[in-house]
Amino acid sequence: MTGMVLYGYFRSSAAWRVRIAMNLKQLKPELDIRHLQKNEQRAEDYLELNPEGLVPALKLENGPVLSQSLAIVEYLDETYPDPPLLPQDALPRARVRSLALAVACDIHPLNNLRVLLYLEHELGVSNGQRSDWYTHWVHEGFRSAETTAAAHDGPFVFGESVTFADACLIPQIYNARRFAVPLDDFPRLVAVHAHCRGLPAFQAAAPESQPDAG
Ligand SMILES: N[C@@H](CCC(=O)N[C@@H](CS)C(=O)NCC(=O)O)C(=O)O
Repeated sequence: MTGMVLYGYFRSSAAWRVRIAMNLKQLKPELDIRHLQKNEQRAEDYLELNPEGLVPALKLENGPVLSQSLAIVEYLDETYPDPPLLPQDALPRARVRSLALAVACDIHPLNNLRVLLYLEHELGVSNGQRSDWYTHWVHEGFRSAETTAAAHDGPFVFGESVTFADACLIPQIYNARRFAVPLDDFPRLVAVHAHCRGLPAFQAAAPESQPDAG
């Protein structure tokens, strides 16, 4: 154990990004489960730690709490640099961040639980419309990610080394499959997903490997 506490939920793709990074760096946090279907991410005790009311959050050994998965992963990469999850040079670093942000900022927020619930309960959209919405935003984002990934050879999005981009992409592809989004137009992303899902750090981070999976 590291003395760190990771607040998450087995199906949270944002928490999954952090689990991947922590596994790659062999960091073993204590897990504190916030059941999203029971709205536990908005319980008073959690809001005191993370007023955003979203998972993940990471409580550090000495007490401070970090929110936002990419900020957490960057923090971990800076404080536990082995293995590095960003390339050394500024240009490839920016490119990796760019793809990670495209997933985390341009796809994921549009398909997050609270957005889907708002569409359904406040705007009264049908299941079919909700599913069209989900597919539309995944396809929009994956088109450019596929072009980027196809420009590299190797098992990971950016070639031979695992990066932030893989930690963001793999959960997003899993979610797309869960919501029956067709992925035929994204063969390179699907191949990277298949490779990463076979790696121990990714397997151990997957929803089905979590204690709250059920
Ligand atoms: N940008 C945030 C997103 C966090 C987020 O949206 N988490 C989702 C789970 S993947 C959540 O807590 N959803 C609860 C809700 O929508 O009420 C991050 O990267 O950490």
